[in-house]
Amino acid sequence: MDLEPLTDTICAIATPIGEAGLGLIRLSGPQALKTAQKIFRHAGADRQPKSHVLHYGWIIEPGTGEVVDEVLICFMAAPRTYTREDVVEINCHGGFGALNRVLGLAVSAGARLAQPGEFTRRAFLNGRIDLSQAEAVIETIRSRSEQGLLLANRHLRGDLRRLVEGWLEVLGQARSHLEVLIDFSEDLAEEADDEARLYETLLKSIEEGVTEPVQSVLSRFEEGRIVREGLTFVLVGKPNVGKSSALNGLLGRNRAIVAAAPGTTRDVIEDSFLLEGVQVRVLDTAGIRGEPDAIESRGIEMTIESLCEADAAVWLIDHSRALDAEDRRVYEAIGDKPCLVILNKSDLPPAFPPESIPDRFPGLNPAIRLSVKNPQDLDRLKARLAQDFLQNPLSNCRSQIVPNLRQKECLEKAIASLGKAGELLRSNAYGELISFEIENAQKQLETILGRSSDMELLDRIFSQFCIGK
Ligand SMILES: Nc1nc2c(ncn2[C@@H]2O[C@H](COP(=O)(O)OP(=O)(O)O)[C@@H](O)[C@H]2O)c(=O)[nH]1
Ligand SMILES: [Mg+2]
Repeated sequence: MDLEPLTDTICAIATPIGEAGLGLIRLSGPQALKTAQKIFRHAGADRQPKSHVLHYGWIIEPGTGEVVDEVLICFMAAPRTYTREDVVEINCHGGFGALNRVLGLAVSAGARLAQPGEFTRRAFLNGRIDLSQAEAVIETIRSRSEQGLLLANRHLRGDLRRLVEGWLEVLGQARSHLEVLIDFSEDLAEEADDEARLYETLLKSIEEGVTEPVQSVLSRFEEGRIVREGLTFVLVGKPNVGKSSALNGLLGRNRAIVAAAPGTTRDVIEDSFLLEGVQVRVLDTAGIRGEPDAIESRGIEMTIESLCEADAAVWLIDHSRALDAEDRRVYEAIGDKPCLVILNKSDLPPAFPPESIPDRFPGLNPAIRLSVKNPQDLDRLKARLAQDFLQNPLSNCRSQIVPNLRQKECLEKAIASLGKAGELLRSNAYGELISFEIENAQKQLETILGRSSDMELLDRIFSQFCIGK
């Protein structure tokens, strides 16, 4: 998308298309009010509408005066608006007919159809939000869980922006100290001494003021990903141990076929539920066993693929049957994946002592014994999953800033440049070289806020938006 001059007025339907009680059309730009006035007839006196107040009336076809829809309209004068431009929002009836007609009238009255994300892009270009806040808008629209929303809200408030601005401040100061040294170094007799002292101070202020806090933000990326995007568990185990029963139990409905005959589940079945406000995806797989038929063995391959994709495995063992070589195959397939072991079918007599699990299969956390057919046990299972896999991400992300993938990459590059700057400072290198590395780090941090004029980056981010946002 080319950068349009911000002199035109854009319009779009801001709500999803479909049958609905209400729908919203939004206009933004210097002509927003004028455009709207051409197609709106106020129910009261037709005076200059007050800003940030709802007005009742009708959208009319200007040529014929025909009433198109009964609406509430809100005019918001710049700069206290989403885009910092004049904005008009028209609350029409929902449904494609009304919305499309009103939109068409707005276009004939002089507005241009907005491109995806263009309202938010204007908010960014007009300096109301930085790029990390624009990304938070997408995240808010997309968030499917309460926890993901909380995380997005923190970015929307500009918490990351404030942190990054603080780091930029430290780096800016470091560079201006270096500049002074570069400019005057030839005049100073005690140059070497001064330089050593300055380098020491700079090293300390960069490490404590930037490198360490950046590293701490980076360390939360993985946890943030879980809170944002959710967690994927894969149910694994031999055939007939109760994997499909566990899936149905966790979801609270019959999603997979449960059968007494082994080898029933041949595909990977997936579905999700909310656990502590986080979206949890569960994959149910074909059981892993020694001599499967052809279809089933493709299923087993898929099981192994799902293991790679998942964040953690839930390994079900039928506690009423003795452990055998097939259990060993499952153990090997799980490898290093974080894993919770369940000794299922606790309603039946146990075939082996639970303590033998860590001896036979070293490196696993203690198993829990339960029956996936028992609702109370399912609650225990959920509590255990939450404790093992969500407790840390949730408590850390509740109070901290968590970067997204793009921000993480910028932070990593900034850290790499600061690492080089640190080495140069320690080896008393030329000020210019150090300043160059610090500048690289500054550029990366500025990219997080969108201060670099990288159009491709802006296009990539704003193209993820829907129309009307
Ligand atoms: N007694 C008992 N039977 C169970 C339990 N969980 C599953 N089953 C039974 O074990 C058989 C296989 O279950 P299924 O969920 O299809 O296992 P999968 O092959 O691992 O998916 C079915 O007959 C289930 O009813 C349990 O906790 N106790
Ligand atoms: Mg099954």
